[in-house]
Formats: sequence, C-alpha cells, structure tokens
Amino acid sequence: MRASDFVRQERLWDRLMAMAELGATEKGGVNRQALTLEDGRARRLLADWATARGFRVYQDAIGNLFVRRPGRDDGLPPVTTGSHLDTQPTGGRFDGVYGVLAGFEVLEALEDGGIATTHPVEVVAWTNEEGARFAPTAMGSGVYVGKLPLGSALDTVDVDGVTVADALAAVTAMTPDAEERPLGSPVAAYIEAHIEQGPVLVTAGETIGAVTSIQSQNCYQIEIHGEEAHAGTTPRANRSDAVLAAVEAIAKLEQAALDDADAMRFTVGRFIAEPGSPNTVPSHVSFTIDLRHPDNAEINRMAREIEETIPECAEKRRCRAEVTCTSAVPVTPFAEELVDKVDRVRRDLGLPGRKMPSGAGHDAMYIAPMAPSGMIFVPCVDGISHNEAEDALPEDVAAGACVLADCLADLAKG
Ligand code: HGY
Ligand code: MN
Ligand code: MN
Repeated sequence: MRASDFVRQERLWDRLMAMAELGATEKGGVNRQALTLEDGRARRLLADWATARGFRVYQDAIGNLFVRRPGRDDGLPPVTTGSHLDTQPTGGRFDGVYGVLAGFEVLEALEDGGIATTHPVEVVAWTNEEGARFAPTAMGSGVYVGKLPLGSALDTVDVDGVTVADALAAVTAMTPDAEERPLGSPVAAYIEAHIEQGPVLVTAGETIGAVTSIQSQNCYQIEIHGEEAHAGTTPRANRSDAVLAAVEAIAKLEQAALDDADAMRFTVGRFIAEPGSPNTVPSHVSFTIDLRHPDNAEINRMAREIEETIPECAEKRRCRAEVTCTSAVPVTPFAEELVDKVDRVRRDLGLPGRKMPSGAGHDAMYIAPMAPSGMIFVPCVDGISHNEAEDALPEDVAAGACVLADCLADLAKG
C-alpha cells in the first residue's frame, strides 16, 4: 500500500472548510491576516487536530508552527512540508492553508496506514507569508533561514503602529502547549503544495504542476516627504507636492517596466497620501512596489530604475524620497531530483500535469538554498487568487495531497 492510498478527500476538504470559517468574509473569501486573533485561532485549530492524533507541536521565535510525526531514527532531520495560514485582506480559502492541510493530511495518512518512516515528517505553518499586514512577504521562513534579521522583523509595525513582537506575543500565547523550537533547525528535504494561483493548469485541464522554479521578487517601501500648503493660495513654484512627485515616478517606472514579453510584474499595491485633506497640498506619500521577473538581470535593471527615478522626481518638486528595499529574492531553482520525483509520482498516479515555473512567491524560495526543495501545484478555478472568489475542486486538492504523500513517504524512508 502507498501512503496516497490512505489520503481521504472528504477529511481534507472538511478541514479546509473549517479553517475557511476563521476570518470568513461576506463574499465567501477569508481575511485572516498575519498574527491577528483569527490567525491565532487557525494555529490553535491546527494544534488541536495535531495533538488529537498524538503528534507533537513546536513553535519558534518568529512563531513558525511545526507539527511532527516521529521517525524510526528520530535524530535525523525531518522531511518537511507546509505553507502558511495567513491570508491577504481579500484572500481566498486555499492560498497557503491548502499546503498546510495537505501536509497534515499526509501525516494522518501515514498514521492510518501504519507507515513507519526513517526520518521524522513535519508540517510547518510559516508565519506571515503574505506580508500584507507586516512587510515583507515570507517573513517567518526568511527569519527561519537567517535571511531576514529576527530583531527587525519583530520591530516591524503595521499601519496602526502595532509591532510584530506585540502581535506575535498575543498569538503564540494561544498555543502555550507548543514546545520551543530554535530558528534554522535542519531540514532533510522540503516539498510545498499550493494552488497555482494562475491560469496554466486549469486552461490545460491538468491536475498537477511539478514546479521547477520561483521567479525573482523585490519588495520596496517608498516614502516621499513634501510640505503641507493651502490648495487655493499656493502657487505651483512654491509647492512640494508629495503626491504629484509619486505619481510622476510611478508613471515613469511603469514605462520602464513595459516589455514585449509581458514578463515584468510591477505593482503598486498600497498608496497612502497624508494628511489626506482635499484642500491641503499633500506633504507625505507612502507606497509599496512589488517587482517580479523570471530573469535576475531584468529585476536588477528595474531596481536601478527605481533607485534613480524616485529621488529624481521627488527633488524636481522640492520633495525628499526614501527608497527601502525590504526584500530581494533572486530566481529560486528547485532541486532537479525533487522536480522529477513530483513529476514521476503524478504519472504513477495517472494524473495529467506538467513541469512549470511559479509566478507567485512562496516560503519555498527561502528553504531551497538550505535543503533540497520542490513544490506541487494544483489548479484553482479560473486561475483566480488573492481574491475572495478563489476556489478549487475537492478532487484536485486531494490529488495534490496524494502526490505529496507518496513524495514525502519516499523521501522519509531514508
Ligand atoms: O505574493 C505572492 O506571490 C504570495 O502569494 N504571497
Ligand atoms: Mn501563498
Ligand atoms: Mn498569497
């Protein structure tokens, strides 16, 4: 019997729907932002499911939550799977949480099948993958591998001035039974299951993506400082208008990002103008840039454009600009042997699919340099994600869990 023979579609689907209740929105989506109490409730629910099956639960200094099924040689580093429980403000029921619960379903399948593994097998819920409330994205996994300093992560504040440290203390207090785990403990191999969040699989009518790489991603926080003035009396020559400086810079950068291949992804997701009074010239603008591309050289070209264009447009209008790159992750190639394993297992299970790159960022981008890593994609309806209409099919989420189960069982047999 294979591990996948013990995967139960209904159990997985019921757990996904139970999690979707935590932060459920009226439009059928989920707003469970990182380190909110809803995020804490989701972590608590996972920990309850885990302890009910006799699995041990751990958490580290940035709140990453681990569920462990022991191996025959329990001193070996675990074979690990997982993703994230936090969502976008207008998120869906599958982004992230699917990878955590598909991983948990594998632990249950191994347990139900009485399948002993040499390595321990662990599922992790990485803290704050979305980076929507606290920048940057993939904060928990970035701190875990030492790419993001713990101190500056803990000092990060949200738009209301709440620090990660304070929000984390409230949330980790909801899983007091979780044992302490040091940051950066070794991992033998890592495979993350995730919805594709794009149109490739659903358009091709395929079920499994063996992910080959993740494109590069730079995140920026931009502050432009001008001067408040009267909207009616202040002549143009005397204005330091932070909004006009920002919109001119953004328009120029959009032009610089235009490419025939439509491969560059340039997004200004958050734009806040202050003081926000209709008849006061704005003195401060804070905005974000999310930049992605499958070629590191192209990202570096746009990074230079950002560093030059924004201060130029600010100074022209007697404003001052601060450009901070909050994270820069180059293209992440996955381990060939894991990509081939995912592709081989899906063929063994008779599932249609392909090898493909990931347009979205994932925690796996930080784990890949520390351990052989890979990802398994399943389709989402119409390729929609980061949207409350995000949806997936029970048979597809179960198929992904079956591929994950056989891959992890194979990797953990040592
Ligand atoms: O932004 C991303 O690519 C991920 O979905 N957080
Ligand atoms: Mn995700
Ligand atoms: Mn996401």
